[in-house]
Amino acid sequence: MYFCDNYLLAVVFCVVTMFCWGSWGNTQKLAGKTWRYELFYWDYVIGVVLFALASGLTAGSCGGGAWSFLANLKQASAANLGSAFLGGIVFNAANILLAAAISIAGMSVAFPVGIGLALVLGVVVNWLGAPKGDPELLFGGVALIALAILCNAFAYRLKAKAAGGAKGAEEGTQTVGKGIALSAVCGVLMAFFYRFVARTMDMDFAAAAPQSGMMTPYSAFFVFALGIFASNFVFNAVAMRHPASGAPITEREYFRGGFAIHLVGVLGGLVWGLGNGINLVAAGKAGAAISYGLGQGATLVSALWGILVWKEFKGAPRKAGMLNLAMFVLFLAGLGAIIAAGESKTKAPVKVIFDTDMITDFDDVGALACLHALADAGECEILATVSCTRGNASVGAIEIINRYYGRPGIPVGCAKETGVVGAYAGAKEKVDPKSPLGEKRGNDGGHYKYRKLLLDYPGWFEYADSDDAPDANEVYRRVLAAQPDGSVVICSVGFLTNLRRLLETKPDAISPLDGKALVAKKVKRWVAMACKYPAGKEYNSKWDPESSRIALENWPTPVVFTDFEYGKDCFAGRAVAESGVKGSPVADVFAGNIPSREEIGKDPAHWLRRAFGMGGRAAWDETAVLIAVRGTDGYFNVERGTYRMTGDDGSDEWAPDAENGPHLRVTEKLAKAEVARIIDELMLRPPANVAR
Ligand SMILES: [Ca+2]
Repeated sequence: MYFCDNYLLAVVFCVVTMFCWGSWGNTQKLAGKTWRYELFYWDYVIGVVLFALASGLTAGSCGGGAWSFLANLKQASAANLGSAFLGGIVFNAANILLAAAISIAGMSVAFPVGIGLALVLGVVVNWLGAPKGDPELLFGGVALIALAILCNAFAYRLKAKAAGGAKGAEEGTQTVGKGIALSAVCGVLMAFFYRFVARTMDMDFAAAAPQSGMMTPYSAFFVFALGIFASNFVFNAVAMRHPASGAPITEREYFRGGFAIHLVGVLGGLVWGLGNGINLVAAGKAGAAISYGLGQGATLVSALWGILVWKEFKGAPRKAGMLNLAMFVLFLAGLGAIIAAGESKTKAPVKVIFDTDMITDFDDVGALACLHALADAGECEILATVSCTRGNASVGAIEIINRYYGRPGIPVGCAKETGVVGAYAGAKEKVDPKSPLGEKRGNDGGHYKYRKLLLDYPGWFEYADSDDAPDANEVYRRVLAAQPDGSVVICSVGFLTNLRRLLETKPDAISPLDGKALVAKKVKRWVAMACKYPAGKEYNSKWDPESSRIALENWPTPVVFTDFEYGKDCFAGRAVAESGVKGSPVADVFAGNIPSREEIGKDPAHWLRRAFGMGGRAAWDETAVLIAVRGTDGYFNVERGTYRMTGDDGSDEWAPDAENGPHLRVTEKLAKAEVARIIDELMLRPPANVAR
């Protein structure tokens, strides 16, 4: 399946969509000189179906595999097929009314009134469903578009009055009423069709296969087109027997038309289909604002055709021209405001504090790499990176990765006094940073990778001994106090030591609030990689059990867990290990610690197979970053309940409570291999900034 992967090309595609959607009406005008719109509309619908089929069999099938047109259609679920088909029916009802309105009132009235109203309704309905975006800008924009529609309608009335002088004013007024009414009903229907189609499509084109039962844009478009075609036997038959203007006609008339006149109608359908097809494959890459704005701009393109080329307002009073000019200005301003409203809120990067152990395992490195890649993409802002262990090289390792991604200034901190100390979770002694590196073996071998990183990247860090770093409490409090209320996401991928310590802080010079109140005020959500489902011991929660208990019992905001069960067979990082990238601490750590395919293959029953799948290392920590920045929608299912520590030995249990549980735990929705592939892709992205 072809899809657009290039931003500039995607924007160009959206411009083409605008012209296609704004120009197909010309074919109706062209045919309309000798040919009724109802007859034109049959050919138009045939054109749409032909385009959908042809694009599916060509662009929609190239590359083969699960994304190709026919294979995808075969596995589509009945619910999705039905929904896309229904979308076609609703669209056709709207579009045939639009064609009727064009035949009476012209392109320069039918489009602004009909499609403009659809735009206004769409915004209002979406807002009621899920209020998103700046309401003042959004509804200011809606008001401007509504004014634009009124200007256009008044201009149309002035024109009809001027023309109706000879025919009689009453007939003129009636026609105006009919033209406006048809456009308005069209607008109402047009506002609803897209949701039926949108929910059937999997737009994550980079995945190996669409989600089971979901359709590609090509298949969805084809089924949608079939819905248009089938419903036309009802809608257009009614339109022909009860025409909006003129005498009733029969199907026989259609076959009296010449080849050329049919061709014009088919061309209209092809033009509309082209606009729709490339909009579907380009919208994701161009971004919602661009594709939406340019798509709606089609309305103005149509109006321009109507006024400038078809001279639909010829002979109208000067005032009508002024009103139409006002329509253009108001419409553009309204559209701009609606787009700005969406941009201003929905695209704000997620503010993240990252809390990691960096002591033995290295999914922490992958997680921090993902976080930086997401920050490069503008999806998040990294407020601080702190270590929940002390007396080791953890802070230096964090600093090296921050610097690799061009962000050496991110505040770092470290746990003090309590929790895990030294080279591994059960160690009692701190690591002397001046002692020789030694060999990679035994329990200490886990920390070898981080000590080696500090030797390999000298000058990239300030704290060879994490105990020299600032207190994580101070970092947390300073960062939280400076942020807007309810805005910070904490992502913890290590022990819960720092979270407990933060909750226990007292009011100080940084903030008059104690730790719990500060968290309640500033933190939106805590995403934790911790705990064992349904019960048992998990590394992050078991090694400082008292801190785990205090943090879990007292945390005042929503918490989302990605637990041992989720990450244990979600393997990522082999792609990074085998990438051969030089000078990357991330690639170095993965290459140095993921066993080769051969080693794993030789030893299928051993723990290597369970700890390291062929895809790499269990991606516990990376999934936490994904959830912190992108949320759970689309990737994960969630269950509600409570994770609590049982006893003092580090055991926990999950108590399900679908109604009132304060915690969420994620389970598989998108296949884990696909989640791992998204993680791999993020880890493989080269840094956007180099400030070393
Ligand atoms: Ca970790």
